[in-house]
Amino acid sequence: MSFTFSIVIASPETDVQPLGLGGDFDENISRIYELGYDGVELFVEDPYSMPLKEVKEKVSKHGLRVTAIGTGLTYTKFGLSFTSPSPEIREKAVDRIIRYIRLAEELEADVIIGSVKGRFEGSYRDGWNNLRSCLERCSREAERAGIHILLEPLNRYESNIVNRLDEGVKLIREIGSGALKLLADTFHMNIEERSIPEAIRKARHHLAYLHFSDSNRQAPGSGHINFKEIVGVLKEIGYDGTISFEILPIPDQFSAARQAINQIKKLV
Ligand code: LER
Ligand code: MN
Repeated sequence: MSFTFSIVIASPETDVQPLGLGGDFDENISRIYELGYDGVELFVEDPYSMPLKEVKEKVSKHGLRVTAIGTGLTYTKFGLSFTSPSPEIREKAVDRIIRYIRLAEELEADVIIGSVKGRFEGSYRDGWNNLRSCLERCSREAERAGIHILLEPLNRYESNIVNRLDEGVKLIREIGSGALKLLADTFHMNIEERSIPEAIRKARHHLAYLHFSDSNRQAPGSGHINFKEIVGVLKEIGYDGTISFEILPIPDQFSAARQAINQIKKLV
């Protein structure tokens, strides 16, 4: 059983502290490598100006790879979403995500669709249909690019559509694209699922990526999520993809990154 260990890190042009590492990109990359990680999940603020060549060089210099690209600021900073009642805003959201897909193609990484789902305002049916048609267009682009779109259910306080893994699977099945996969995040599952192991078992055929953080969004071992049980289920279903840590920088970002990988490696 081998997992790829990754952690969220801000790309060089990003001026926002992510749930992971922010600040000096060079320093962060070398520290992540020293801590035994295999890759990084890039938190990208601006897919139009992200310095692709520099990122590629610095990541590969340490034998790391980019596991995925996080697109959340598209909604949380720029207000663009796939469930907006405005067709213009949905169009802008899709255009921006297509730009992220082009970057991902260059980096051989996947693209996360989490916050970009947004919060629908009218009927659930309209929200669902708008989300589905935006995702369909992104999935077609992902098929062309040879990468995956990772659909991430988020808890009810962050989004009002696709909060559980089974809703994510339903949408993935409706769209029916081989490029569309599921991302399961332990923090959101802890709020929304009746049973985390059962939800993972049921979604196993679509599961391609994991976000790990504890119940308080800190590194595993800081809260009350049972990671031993979760790693046990991952082994049982033969999961051999990425475990990416999306954690608060507490007490500081490097201590959190060290604790995260050490806690989980003990269980593997
Ligand atoms: C995105 O991966 C996520 O989990 C969100 O909760 C971040 O806002
Ligand atoms: Mn997440």
